[in-house]
Amino acid sequence: MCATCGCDTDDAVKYLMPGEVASAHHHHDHHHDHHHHDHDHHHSHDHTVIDLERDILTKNNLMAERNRGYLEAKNILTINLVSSPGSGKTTLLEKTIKLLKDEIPIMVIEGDQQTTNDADRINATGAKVMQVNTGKGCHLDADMVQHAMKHLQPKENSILFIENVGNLVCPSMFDLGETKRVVIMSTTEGEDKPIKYPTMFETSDICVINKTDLLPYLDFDLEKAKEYALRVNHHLTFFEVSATKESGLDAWVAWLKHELAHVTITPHTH
Ligand SMILES: Nc1nc2c(ncn2[C@@H]2O[C@H](COP(=O)(O)OP(=O)(O)OP(=O)(O)O)[C@@H](O)[C@H]2O)c(=O)[nH]1
Ligand SMILES: [Mg+2]
Repeated sequence: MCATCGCDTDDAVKYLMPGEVASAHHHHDHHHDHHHHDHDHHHSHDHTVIDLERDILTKNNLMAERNRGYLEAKNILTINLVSSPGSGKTTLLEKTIKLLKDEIPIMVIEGDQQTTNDADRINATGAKVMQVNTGKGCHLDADMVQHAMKHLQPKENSILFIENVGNLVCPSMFDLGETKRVVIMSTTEGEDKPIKYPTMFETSDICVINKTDLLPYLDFDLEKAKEYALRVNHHLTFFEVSATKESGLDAWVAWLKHELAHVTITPHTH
């Protein structure tokens, strides 16, 4: 996983407000334990890659446990949105916020390697948002989420959406303390993603199939996609939507409201 995939660098994580340009003062304002471990790895070679992975994930799980306690105590429904780049995470968020914002306080943590593009889009909806730029990192971790939450100060009985970095691999390993993990799969990606990237589907609670408006133009086999997803995780619940055409969103929004009524959080570890 990440120790071997290129995100084991000392590149600093940056926390930005919408439209804010990354500048030097954000550099090294927040160190992550795994960076220190990586440092050890490069210089001492004390750890094998496996030990390093175990250390990173153990530390992350402890931090996720702290997030869970805080979020559960305040009844904050926390949704970790994961998918390949471009599946429609931000579009689904924009439309969901539009439908719910008059009823429920909503805040968003946006994860991308670079830019505040997604935070700017969320900001335009009126929801409070913080962008986390992970630099070379390919996932959000529980520590980043805690840091962003301290800034956002989510209210009791609210929804906190976390848009993870677009990547079907690494974010699956990192429990953020979220209530539910929602994997988005879009019709343009092909129906075999669940069996090619099983960990993401195994650790998710919900599978949103997006871009259904394109079905008439594609070979995508919806039933086969669901069958593949259920093969790796038979607990998955599906929502079929078109975020851009705003179809299928009623069931999704009803589910969010139902979940907000009583937030209980269990770990999302592999
Ligand atoms: N046809 C169609 N296009 C969609 C739909 N949802 C999103 N898109 C388009 O897909 C592209 C990517 O959407 P985003 O919402 O930015 O995707 P994302 O998952 O947030 O992307 P990253 O943050 O880069 O990982 C945009 O051009 C959207 O307009 C949909 O339901 N149907
Ligand atoms: Mg996005």
